[in-house]
Amino acid sequence: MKFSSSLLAILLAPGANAFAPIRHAGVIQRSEPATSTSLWDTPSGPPYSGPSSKPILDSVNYPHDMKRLDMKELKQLAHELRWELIEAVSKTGGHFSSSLGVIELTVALHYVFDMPEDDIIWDVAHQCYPHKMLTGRRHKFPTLRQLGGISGFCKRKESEYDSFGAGHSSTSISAAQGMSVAKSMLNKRRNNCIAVIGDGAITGGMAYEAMNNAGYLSSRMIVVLNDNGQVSLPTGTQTAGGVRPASQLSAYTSNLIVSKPFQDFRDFAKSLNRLFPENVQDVNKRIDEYARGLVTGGTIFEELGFFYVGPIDGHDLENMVPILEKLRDSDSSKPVLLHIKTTKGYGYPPAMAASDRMHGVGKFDIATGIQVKGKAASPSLTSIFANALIDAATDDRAVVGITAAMPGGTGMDIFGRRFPKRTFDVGIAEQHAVTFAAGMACEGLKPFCCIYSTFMQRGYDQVVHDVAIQNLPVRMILDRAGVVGNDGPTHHGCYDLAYLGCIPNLTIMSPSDELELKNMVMTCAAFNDGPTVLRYPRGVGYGVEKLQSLFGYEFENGEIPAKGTPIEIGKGRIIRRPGGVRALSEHSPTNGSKSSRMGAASRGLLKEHRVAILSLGTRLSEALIAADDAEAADKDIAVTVADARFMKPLDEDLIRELADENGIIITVEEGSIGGFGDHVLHFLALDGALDDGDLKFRPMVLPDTYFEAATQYEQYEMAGLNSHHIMENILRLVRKGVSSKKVEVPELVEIEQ
Ligand SMILES: Cc1ncc(C[n+]2csc(CCOP(=O)(O)OP(=O)(O)O)c2C)c(N)n1
Ligand SMILES: *[C@@H]1O[C@H](CO)[C@@H](O)[C@H](O)[C@H]1NC(C)=O
Ligand SMILES: *[C@@H]1O[C@H](CO)[C@@H](O)[C@H](O)[C@H]1NC(C)=O
Repeated sequence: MKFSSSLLAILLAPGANAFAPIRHAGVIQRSEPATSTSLWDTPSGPPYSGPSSKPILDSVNYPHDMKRLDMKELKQLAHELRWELIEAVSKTGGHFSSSLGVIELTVALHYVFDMPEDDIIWDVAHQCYPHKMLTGRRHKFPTLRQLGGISGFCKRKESEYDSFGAGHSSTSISAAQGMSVAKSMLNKRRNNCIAVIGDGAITGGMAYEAMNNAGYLSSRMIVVLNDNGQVSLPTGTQTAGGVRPASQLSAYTSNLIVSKPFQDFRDFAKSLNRLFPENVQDVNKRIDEYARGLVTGGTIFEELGFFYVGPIDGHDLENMVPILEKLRDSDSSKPVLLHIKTTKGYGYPPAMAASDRMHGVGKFDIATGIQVKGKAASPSLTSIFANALIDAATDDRAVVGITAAMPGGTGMDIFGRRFPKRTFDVGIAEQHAVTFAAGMACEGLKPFCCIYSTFMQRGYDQVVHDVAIQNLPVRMILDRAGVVGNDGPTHHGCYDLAYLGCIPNLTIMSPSDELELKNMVMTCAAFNDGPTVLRYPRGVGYGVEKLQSLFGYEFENGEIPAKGTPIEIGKGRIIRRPGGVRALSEHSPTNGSKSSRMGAASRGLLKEHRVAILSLGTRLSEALIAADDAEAADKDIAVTVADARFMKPLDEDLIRELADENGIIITVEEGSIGGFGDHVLHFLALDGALDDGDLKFRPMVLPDTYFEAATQYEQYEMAGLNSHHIMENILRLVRKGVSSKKVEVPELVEIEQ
């Protein structure tokens, strides 16, 4: 009841219209400059530079070292911490401006509460750097997000100060609530559980589920809503909702301007009455109503059963510290929502000025904020996808694009610039995005629902129940499939092939190169008889030279075709025949006939020395190199390389043919156990190909473990999925006279924390 009435409140908020441009209250006002702004708040420059020494920060290794500080020293600590963060991230890269925005909050929370006994749960935890610096990990920042280093997110095994691991959003309120209920069931002396959640992360459904339940259970906990007016990762993307990220709640809270409500702490003390039993409340009713007048912004949260405080200036330590102390010392069991307003990138002008607020950065120059750019790489697969989708949308007015708060990451920013009215940013709401797409498909639109592989995990039942069972032609575009590098285990897109492969009638494809990506976008656009999945990794295109020399493409005019063409659903392709022949440059279709498929070079070779590599996705290039190297290493070996293109439906004819002609089949993919290799093996088994025991089969998949932060290359090294691993596998499997019982899984580097 409470839940739906609050949702109604959101929906019925004046002017509520999901796609109306969001009104925006403009800059956040600070309370009296004298109390809130310090002389360090707005450095002038460029060049920007920090303090030459950090005496207070040097004296604080753990939160208990802060307890003796006075307000002036706390402010100094915040200043030193901010510059420590700027200096650290300038050398490693990482998430940046979200941490800058919570410097004062972090200082205030650690000053008022006592971790690790008290729990502070950072939602997403991309803003946890200052927290890590104040909890014994300042000296580890040179290793941030690198192999063997500290994580860019909170992680329980890294520190007892990391109450809860994260990386994906909107989980903090549920986790805090679970901890709070457990503490009270276990009769713990203290029960302080604080969830810190951004106005972006609070758009995720879980946050509402938890708030609804918290009010009902009367869990004692504090939710700090860190409201910086940025719901999506900011890219200034045009969408059907305008350039502001679409969230009615954000529009609503941004109308709540920080004034001076809590400068007089008597006001706050009066409003605290609502935390006490009702008879006390009655006495103070009129005062209470007055207090309520100051906090009208809390209506939505109050309907969910929260005691609402705010909004207050989240950069104002003098205001925040006493409020947090009062909340800590209240013995109420009512959940509290403390609404703070902050500025993303606060205190570092280049971040505040940047269109993306310097959300995630590479190394940069502190004096100017200019990021060190690597040498001009080929276009990213993301941008190639976006441009292919623009081509599809130009041909077909039914094509629309959907993102869940990741316009830049998914290429929807590029698409949105061309087709703003056909681009929808729904907030951090993957479940909603999928079902929203399903609804659009019911009406005949062709929705491309563009969500990272890892975040699609959130929308799983929606994929099964709303899309697949109803056979609706939703195109699910999973960028960042495979390992992703420095974000680490929470962000790898390893599981999609396993979790989607088991869903009946889903078409699942994965391109091996940038031209295939374009072709598959067109394939998705053209196929309207059911749902499709297109998954591809974080990466860049190979460029025309490599496509010609390694893959064997023969392009007219020596250029990659600008526009993709649909390919046949469920049809793979042979890329390389024994002897190094590249099949793509054999023009005659008669060359596809069974007898000549093997190529002349393998004639006369023993079947047990004939190897087929069947690849799905961009490991194909590694497979091609491995095939060339294996044949060079042993002239008795003949390797055929095929690109499956589809995991569902499998190209059964191709697999049968490979099994007939070869004694060994190796599958390669960028995915976990349970994916492509298992589907091929399952098919071979049921088809009888394994019955007479003369076919060896080796699936090469990501090992059954979590890959910590490292570069993508290092992760594929550890996973054993680079070309030399494939070649070693081939040699081991054909080695004459040597039994080849087990594929050696390379030793994983133990991460020291
Ligand atoms: C389930 C999920 N979807 C998408 C993301 C990607 N993501 C990381 S941070 C972020 C924006 C978070 O905004 P907010 O909570 O307001 O924090 P801010 O960075 O503004 O401080 C998004 C969309 C995610 N981490 N988890
Ligand atoms: C499966 O997909 C095909 C199109 O590929 C469609 O014709 C068929 O109806 C679907 N089956 C079910 C049970 O939805
Ligand atoms: C068929 O492939 C062979 C290489 O295997 C090539 O030499 C030949 O030219 C191709 N035939 C035609 C008609 O293109």
